Amino acid sequence: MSNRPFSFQISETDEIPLRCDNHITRHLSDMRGQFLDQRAYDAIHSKDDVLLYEVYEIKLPEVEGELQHGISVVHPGKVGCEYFMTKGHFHKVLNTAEVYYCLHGEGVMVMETPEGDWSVEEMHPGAVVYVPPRWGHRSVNTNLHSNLVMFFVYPANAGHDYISIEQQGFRKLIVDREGRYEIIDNPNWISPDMR
Ligand code: S6P
Ligand code: ZN
Repeated sequence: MSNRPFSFQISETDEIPLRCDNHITRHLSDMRGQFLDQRAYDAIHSKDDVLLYEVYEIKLPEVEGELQHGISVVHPGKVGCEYFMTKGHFHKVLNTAEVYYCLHGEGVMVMETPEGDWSVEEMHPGAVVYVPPRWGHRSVNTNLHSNLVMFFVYPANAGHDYISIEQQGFRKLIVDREGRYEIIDNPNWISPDMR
């Protein structure tokens, strides 16, 4: 069954949207094996299963024609020298694009194709990133003092493939070097010809 038209308000701060009926939370334990520095991961995790990021959505039918949309909030922090980030995924329907609009904070969108092509785009308030069809994507908060808040929209039948990223990782990692972010090679990345 389809929705009636609706509208809602989001502000360019890190406030929670007023209309939301699906709140997803991801903690450190959801990201086991994704951060490079396993010792740093274990040290933080042994004290607290820290909340890394949250997604606020309005429930919509996951069918062709609908556009899923909402707000993602990546909290500030690091595991070792790597910033807090999302798990990252390909869309299950690989040939599906997505648009992100940054409302608050600073960060980058790390993107990669199944063939290993990669791209990193900066996010700051007002920045739009177009994630083309076939590109896996992960948001990284590069500001250690504020949330990274973004509005996203994508076809609601896209689905999510998390397994590929869990197994092969992203080709590039985003690390803090003396207060600035740096893009480095992921030594654990499994290249397409080795999969
Ligand atoms: C969904 C869209 C976002 C992410 C969110 C969390 O296609 O890209 O809503 O779900 O940024 O990331 P992840 O990788 O845990 O789904
Ligand atoms: Zn997505």
